[in-house]
Amino acid sequence: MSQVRKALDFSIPVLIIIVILSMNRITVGHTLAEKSRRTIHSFDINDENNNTITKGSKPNFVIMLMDDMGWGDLGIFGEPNKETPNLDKMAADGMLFPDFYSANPLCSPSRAALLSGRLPIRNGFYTTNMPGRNAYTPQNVVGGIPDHEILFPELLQTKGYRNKIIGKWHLGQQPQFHPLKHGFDEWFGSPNCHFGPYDGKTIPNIPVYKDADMVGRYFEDFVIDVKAGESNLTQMYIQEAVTFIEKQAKSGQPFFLYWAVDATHQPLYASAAFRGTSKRGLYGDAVRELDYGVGQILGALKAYGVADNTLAFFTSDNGAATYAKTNGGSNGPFLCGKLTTFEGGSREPTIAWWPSQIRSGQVSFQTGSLMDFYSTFLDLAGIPPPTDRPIDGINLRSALLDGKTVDRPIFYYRGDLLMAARVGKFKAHFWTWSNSWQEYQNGTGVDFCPGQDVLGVTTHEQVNRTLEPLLFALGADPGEKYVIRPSSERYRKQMPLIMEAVNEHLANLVPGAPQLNICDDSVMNWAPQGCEKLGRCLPIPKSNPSKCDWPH
Ligand SMILES: *[C@@H]1O[C@H](CO)[C@@H](O)[C@H](O)[C@H]1NC(C)=O
Ligand SMILES: *[C@@H]1O[C@H](CO)[C@@H](O)[C@H](O)[C@H]1NC(C)=O
Ligand SMILES: *[C@@H]1O[C@H](CO)[C@@H](O)[C@H](O)[C@H]1NC(C)=O
Ligand SMILES: [Ca+2]
Repeated sequence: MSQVRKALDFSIPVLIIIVILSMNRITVGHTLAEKSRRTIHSFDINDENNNTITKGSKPNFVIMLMDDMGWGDLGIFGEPNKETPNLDKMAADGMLFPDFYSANPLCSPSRAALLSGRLPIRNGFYTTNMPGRNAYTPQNVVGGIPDHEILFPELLQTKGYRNKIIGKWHLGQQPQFHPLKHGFDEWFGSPNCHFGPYDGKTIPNIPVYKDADMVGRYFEDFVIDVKAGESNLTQMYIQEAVTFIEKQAKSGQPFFLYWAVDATHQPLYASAAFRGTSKRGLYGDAVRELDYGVGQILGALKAYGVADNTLAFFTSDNGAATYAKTNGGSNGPFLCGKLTTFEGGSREPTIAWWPSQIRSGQVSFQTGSLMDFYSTFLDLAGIPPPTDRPIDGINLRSALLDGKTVDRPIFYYRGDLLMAARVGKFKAHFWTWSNSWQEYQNGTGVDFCPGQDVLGVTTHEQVNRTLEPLLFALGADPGEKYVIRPSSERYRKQMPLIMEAVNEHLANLVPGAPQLNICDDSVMNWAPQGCEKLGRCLPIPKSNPSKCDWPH
């Protein structure tokens, strides 16, 4: 941008011609993608943009992180029922990222990576109990986010930000891992998923926290009617967000709001006003209510006068749970879903919005990652990132503000195994696995790729492809259906580029100590802080640590 700007600064005739050309282009009704290519030029010459940010104006940050929502769940991404008007508007007013990834196909590792800017293999959110297994933080897991990980909200705090998490934390339920110990000033939500109800004897119900203290438990104090699929939690999370925005706007203190809602994670729920309103069933009801929440949050930013100084992202923590079939979300054209390293596992529906800085109606083909929020937010807040450790996120500033893209690889891990890598439009699988035969054929017949079996690709065994990786052209074949022949010219040209990125990554990789190996019922949420005041502490069983069992 700076070069373009310099060239144009003293050249008014050129500037006027370009403005006229781009205005003509904008008026032609095209798809968002075509329109974005045309608007970038007019954006480039709008040089006030950068100046307002570089002077350390400390923009506010909002991340609206969905749980198990898929790339194909938004109208703007082609969901045929078109039930997400607020998100579609957010995209029309902002920037759509079709090539945006989570760092992992499962909640906990994905969220740990988002906040630490580092792959789970580095920050410890993986297991070595078995090779290539997905692990997370159920309430009996002993580990959590290590103290030596520097989460970006911790750094924002040093510059005077006030940070709030609303919803699911999932970086460890023991008190030393809680959000208020890791960069957040406020919390309303829970450390774990809203599974249950439990009996309170063999397993306690999950607590809900207000800041450092528990204020009740799911199913006891915070109603989730699993049978009806009804709860008011999303409404509470919306209200918390709007109140926080109002408070921060009035005080003038910069803020980071992490809205980590979970209505699209099983057990699905929606409030009575939204239940039965979607053409898609309960999952769609939950999406509709969250879409409404997005409208409320963006509306509050505007109403309280901070929209122009707030960068908001909408995205999801992993792909839709395709094994839930019609009770889950959609990953659009992508293969399989949650828990897999096919595209459906980690391609996320991502939108950026910043009224004063991001021109409306753009599409960025930057290959992005949830880990990029780390580097981007720190840069925009004028905070240097840590230099004593590798950060896997990249700075999206020039993608957001100048419409530029840079090359960067994507690494797809399942537990401790590097399963696949993407460079440019090509993706190579070094391992393939959907889910085990045992799970698939026996027991409940769980299938991570229902209706999507691709012979030799969606394998039910862990197949080591390292000697001859399976290569796909994601541009022509986003669904990973057509393996590129190893003897082909394309294969011989693309594989070395991918291997170069992979070898560089592996050569510098120092895996963090795995946090998700050990489980122990004594660490469950028996007596969370604040239970005394409520008279709701439960007896803690004797410690009996053992290796966690991770079946996927
Ligand atoms: C949700 O809130 C409404 C209004 O306060 C109440 O009538 C209803 O019972 C609540 N629903 C659940 C499932 O808690
Ligand atoms: C499935 O279960 C049957 C009977 O319990 C057992 O004989 C068989 O080995 C199992 N198959 C797999 C793939 O685990
Ligand atoms: C996978 O295959 C490669 C190449 O044959 C081999 O070097 C590697 O040890 C294998 N990995 C495992 C875990 O078997
Ligand atoms: Ca999730």
